[in-house]
Amino acid sequence: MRVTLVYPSYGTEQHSLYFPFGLAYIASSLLNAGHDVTVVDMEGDHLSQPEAVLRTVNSSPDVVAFGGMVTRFRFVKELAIAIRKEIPNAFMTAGNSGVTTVPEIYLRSCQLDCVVLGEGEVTSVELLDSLQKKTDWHDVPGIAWLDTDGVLKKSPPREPVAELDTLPWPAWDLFPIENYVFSMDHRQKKVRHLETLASRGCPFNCVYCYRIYGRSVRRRSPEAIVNELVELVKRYDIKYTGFPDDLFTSDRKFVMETCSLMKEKLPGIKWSCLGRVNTVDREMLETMKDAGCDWISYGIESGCDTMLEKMQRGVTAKQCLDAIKLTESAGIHVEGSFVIGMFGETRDSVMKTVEFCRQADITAPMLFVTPYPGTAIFNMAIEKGLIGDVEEFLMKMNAADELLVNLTDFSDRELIELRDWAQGTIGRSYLFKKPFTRIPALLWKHFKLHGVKGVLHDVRAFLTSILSRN
Ligand code: B12
Ligand code: SF4
Repeated sequence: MRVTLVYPSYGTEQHSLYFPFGLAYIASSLLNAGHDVTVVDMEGDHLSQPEAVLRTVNSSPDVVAFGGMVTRFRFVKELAIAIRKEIPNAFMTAGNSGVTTVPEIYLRSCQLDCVVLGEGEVTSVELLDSLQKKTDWHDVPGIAWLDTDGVLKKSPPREPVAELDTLPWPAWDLFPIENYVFSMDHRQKKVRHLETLASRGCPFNCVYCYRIYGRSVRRRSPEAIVNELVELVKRYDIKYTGFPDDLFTSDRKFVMETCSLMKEKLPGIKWSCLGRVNTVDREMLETMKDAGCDWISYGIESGCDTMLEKMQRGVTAKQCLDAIKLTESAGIHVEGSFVIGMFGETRDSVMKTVEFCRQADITAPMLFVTPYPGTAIFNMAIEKGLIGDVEEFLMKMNAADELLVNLTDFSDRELIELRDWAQGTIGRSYLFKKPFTRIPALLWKHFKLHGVKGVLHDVRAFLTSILSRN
C-alpha cells in the first residue's frame, strides 16, 4: 500500500527541531512490512500548510497517517480537512499521545477513519495489511473509530512491544535528516546531534504527566543502543546524542552497563538525558560523566514540599537540592524544569521555589502547569469545570508558555504577574551571582540565536523586571 506519513509543524516561529521518533518508528515498521512509505515533514522541511497538502496529494496515497503530539492538534485538523477535500477516498488515520487520550475529538474534528491508540508499530502494520487484503480493519487490536451513529468504538487493546530490541531502527533517511542533525539542540548549541530511545515507560506517578508507555519500564539492551549510536556516528557524523526516554535513569544497573559500553565504543561522544533526583547517586553520576554525559535535565517543578506532595513527585525539595549539587560536583551541567500554578499554589509556595533556585544557583523558564489530556490533573480540571470544551482547549495549545487553564485561586492576571516576577527574580539572582561570566554568555547565546533583536529583548526584559521588582 502507498502510505504517506505527515508530521505537522507547531508553528512558523523559529524553534529547535526535534526529530519525530514516533513517526520514524512507524515508517521503518511499515517499510519492513513491504509498504511504500512517503514522509511529508512540515517541521523538518519548513513547509507551509498548502505545501504540505500539495506534497501529500501528489504522493497519491492509499493511506494518509498523521503524527504530532497533542499540542499540534489544530495543525492536524487543518491539514486533515484540506487533504480530505483533495483526496476524499484516501483512508486517513493518526497516532500519538493526543490521539490516544482524546480519540473522539480527533476522529470527529479531523474526519479520520480511525486512530491508532498507544504504541503504533505493530498496529499500523496490521491496519495496512488488513486494508490491503480488504479484510475487516475494525478487528485490528489497538484502534478506535466512530460508528455510523457517531459513537466511539474501540477494538481490544494492543499489548505493548515486549522486546524493544526487535523493533527496526527509526527510518531516519525518509526525513530531511540533515536539517535535524544540524539544528540547534536542546542546549541551544549547534553541534551535529541525533538522539536515540533507550527505554519506554516510567514507574513514577506525577499527576501532571502522561505516559503513553505506561508504568512498567521496558529497556533495550545496552548493546542494541550502542550499536545504533555507532551507526548514527557512521552515517551522520554525530558528535552529540541523548536519550529522550520518559526517564533514562530509572534503573541503575542498566545505566551503568550502557555507560560502560558507550565509553568503550563511543569515546568522543557527549550526551544528555532526562533524570529524576531520587534515581541518581555519586558513583552513577561519575560513571555517566566518564562515559560522556555533560547535561542532565531534572524535573524539579517546585521548591515547596507541599506542592511537590500535591504533584505526587515522591521527593522533597532537600532531595532535589542535594541531587543538583551532587550532579554538578560530578562535572555534569544541570538543567531544572519548574512550573507554577498547580492546584493550591500560594505566594508562599512560589517564594519557596524562588529561594530554592537561589540556593541551588539554577535558572530555568517557569512554565504554567497545564492539564494535558491523559493526566490526573486533566481529569481534576474537568471535574472542577475548569475546562469546558476540550476541543477549544486543544485548539489553544501552542508553545506551552501560555496560561491555558488556571488551577489556582489567583486571578489569571495575578498568576501571570506572579510568574513574571518569580522568573525575573530567579534569572536576576542567577546572573548576578557571577555577572562577569554569566551576563556576557547569555547575551552571546541570544545574539547567536536571534541577532541584535535577541539582545534588545534581554535588555528590555531586564529593565521590566527591575521596574516590577515588588
Ligand atoms: C522529546 C520530547 C519533546 C520534544 C519534542 C518532541 C517532538 N519530536 O515533537 C520537546 C522538548 C520540544 C517537547 C516539548 C513538549 N512536550 Co514533549 N516529550 C518528549 C518526549 C520526552 C519524547 C518524545 C518521543 O520522541 N518519544 C518516543 C517516541 C517513539 O514515542 P511517541 O512519539 O509517543 O510515538 C509512539 C506512539 O505515540 C505512536 N505514534 C506516534 N506518532 C504516530 C503516528 C502514527 C501515524 C501512528 C500510527 C502512531 C504514532 O507510535 C509511536 C511508537 O510506538 C515525550 C515523552 C516520551 N518519552 O514519549 C514527551 C511528551 C510527548 N511531551 C509532552 C509535553 C506535555 C510537552 C510540552 C507541552 C511540555 C511543556 N509544557 O513545555 C512541550 C510541547 C511543545 C510544543 N509546542 O509542542 C507530553 C505529552 C502529553 C500529552 N498528553 O500528549 C509527553 C508525553 C511527556 C509527558 N510524559 O507528559 N517534548
Ligand atoms: S514526570 Fe518524569 S518521573 Fe514523573 S511520571 Fe512523568 S516521566 Fe515519570
